[in-house]
Amino acid sequence: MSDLVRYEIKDGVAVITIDNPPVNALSPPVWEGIDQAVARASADPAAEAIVLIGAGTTFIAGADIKVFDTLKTREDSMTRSAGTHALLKRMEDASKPLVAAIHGNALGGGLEVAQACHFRVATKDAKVGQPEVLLGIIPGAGGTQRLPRLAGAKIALEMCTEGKPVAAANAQAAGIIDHIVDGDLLAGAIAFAKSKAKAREIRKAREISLTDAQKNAGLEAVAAARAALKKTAKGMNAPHAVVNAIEAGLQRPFDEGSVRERELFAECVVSTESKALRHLFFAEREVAKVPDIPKDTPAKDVKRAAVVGAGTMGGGIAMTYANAGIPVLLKDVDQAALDRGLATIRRNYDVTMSKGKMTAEQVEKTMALITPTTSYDGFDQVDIVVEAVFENMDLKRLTFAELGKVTRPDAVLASNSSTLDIDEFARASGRPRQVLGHHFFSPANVMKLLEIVRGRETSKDVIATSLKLAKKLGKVGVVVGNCFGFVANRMLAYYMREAYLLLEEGASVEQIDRVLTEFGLPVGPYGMQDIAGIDVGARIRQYLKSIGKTRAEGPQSDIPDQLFEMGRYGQKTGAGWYKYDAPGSRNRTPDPLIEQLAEQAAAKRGIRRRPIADEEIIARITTALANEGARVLEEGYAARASDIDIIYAYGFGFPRHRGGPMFYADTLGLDTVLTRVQEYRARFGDYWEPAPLLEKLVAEGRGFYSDAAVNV
Ligand code: T1G
Repeated sequence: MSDLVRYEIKDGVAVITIDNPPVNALSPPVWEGIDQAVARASADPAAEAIVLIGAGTTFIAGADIKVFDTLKTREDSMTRSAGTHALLKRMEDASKPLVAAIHGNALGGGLEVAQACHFRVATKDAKVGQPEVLLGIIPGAGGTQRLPRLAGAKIALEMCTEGKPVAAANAQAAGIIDHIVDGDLLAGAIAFAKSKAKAREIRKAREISLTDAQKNAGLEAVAAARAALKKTAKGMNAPHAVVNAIEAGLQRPFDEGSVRERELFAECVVSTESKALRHLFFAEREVAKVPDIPKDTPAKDVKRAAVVGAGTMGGGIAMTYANAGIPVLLKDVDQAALDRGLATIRRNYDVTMSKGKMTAEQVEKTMALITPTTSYDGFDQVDIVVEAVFENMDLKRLTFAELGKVTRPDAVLASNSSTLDIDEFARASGRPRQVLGHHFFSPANVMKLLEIVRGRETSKDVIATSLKLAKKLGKVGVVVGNCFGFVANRMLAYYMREAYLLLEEGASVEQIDRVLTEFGLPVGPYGMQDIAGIDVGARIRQYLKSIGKTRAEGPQSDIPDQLFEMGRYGQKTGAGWYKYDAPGSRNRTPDPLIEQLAEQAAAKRGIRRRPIADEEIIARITTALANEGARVLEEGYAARASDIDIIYAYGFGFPRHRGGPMFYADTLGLDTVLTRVQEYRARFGDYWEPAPLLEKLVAEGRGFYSDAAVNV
């Protein structure tokens, strides 16, 4: 028996323990070990029953995702899955009661292994699920055939198309779990297995036959699932594939339905969608590994916090801390500002409550963690302060100078600035080692991305503390360098430059927004600006002009500043790039004024406006992102290309099934990207400068993700 799968007899029951840290993933040796152990137990006279259990903190969290990269063709997948399905049938045909004992997570293949057991017991805090669609695949080990037989098609469809984990009690109610064990799981599972041996009871999920009524209800659920996916699975294939597999299981015998599952799985696992989603799965875990910050760097626990500035961002940040159970002081200059801030926070929680996501009691308890103040009283007790005052350098310097005086020497001093120089704040604070950026994305209490911006002197333990804190806040913390705009907004400047120029050259605001939402972004650039506020960008441009800079090379459109000067800030003023029913309304209509401004801008630049194809809009914008991303990498402001992909997936909703701007560039081929940069340089001007790293990778026939094309 391999170390990965242990076998022992306990109280007359064969106990098979899977021990493949950290999550007992099903690698080929683990599959083989389980197969051998079950066969051994079936033949072992000392065993009257069999229990399958995970070592460590969990049952089996699924197939080893890394293994899918070895499946180069559908045929590879069909061959491997034939073996897996046969193995699971051998398990299911064990001659003695076979019981899965679940704690922690039984996900994907883990739940499928459990479904091939005759019974399933679990601890009350265990979770089960089929999250495969989140990886662009579908359950490939019989889950789409057994789960509907155990839980009914409706629940199976919900679990498989949403990929969410289900708590043990709900799984028991659905018929997936047979018994919840109080106390020691193994002892409970052994006792349960012995009771089934005594009753000579074995139940094979694959032999459960659904009645015609159940099948018809299931087919109705299939139709409802397909209708729902029209909205929720835009541009994705896997959720539709899993519905097709479950439908096949309702219409055909188990073996034929299994073949259909394997065929659909094979299509998915070699798809770009799945490769992109698997890439992001690991990328999200890589971000916490900062090359020069050892894993054992001391990281403090943040128990008390303070936020300076009760505006939109400061209020959202205070909510983020309160939601994590961390008491937080919220300071502003006067009571009126505080009252406005708290009213916004109250409104946000009321919305959350109206959606049933929080009870009134939970809202009160959470809000009680936020203490409004107009002074620095109590700042000497906090572990971190997040500065979220107006995006004005002088005001921020002053704030950091004050914070350097009123906080403990070991307190972290973080700025929520979206673009300004962290080192300036560090200098002003007198404590540069304690200072860094914590750049939240609006709305701060919702968006998961947190750019952790390290200053020249930021200490390693402050970085480590920030990474630990990000997890506690439920954020994805990405460490970035302190260039103008950090990484997210630095690259966004190039995205917006192209959006503005495309408008002046002949595209419309509506066309550009439509094309990018069809590409998969939640909102186009103009809709995004009307939400964030055109005034925010205008003030940053003003500051840049004062220091002789622009956000991106190349022609600067006048239209954003023209709108700002007209007081058209977007939704909040009732007009911006679109017209709105009223200030604060989201109901928008195109505004002919924008076309007039674009005509004037084109005339001023001496260009003839032309119809612009959708494809050009996507190509120009994604090429600008990839080229600037390459610069960010080679200049060392991001540790690796996958950090940039995570930033765009979590900061701007870049469609996950495209993997992020850098992964997407790889799927096009960097030679294509470089050719486009060169073509645009010839057509539009020298500001289209190919990034040296892009040229280097193309010359070497590589992509951002082939070999070590990363900045370490
Ligand atoms: N394969 C390979 N590595 C995995 C893994 C997996 N399935 N799950 C986790 N890891 C690694 C992860 O990369 C990290 O590595 C470490 O384990 C800790 O993970 C056949 C086809 C279980 C809820 O989708 O959701 O089965 O960074 O940081 O926060 O039909 O891991 O330490 O080097 O996430 O405690 C289906 C994926 C697969 C579950 C635990 N299963 N995993 O969360 O730890 S497809 C999944 C998770 C499949 C079958 C189909 C979470 C977790 P490192 P972590 P965590």
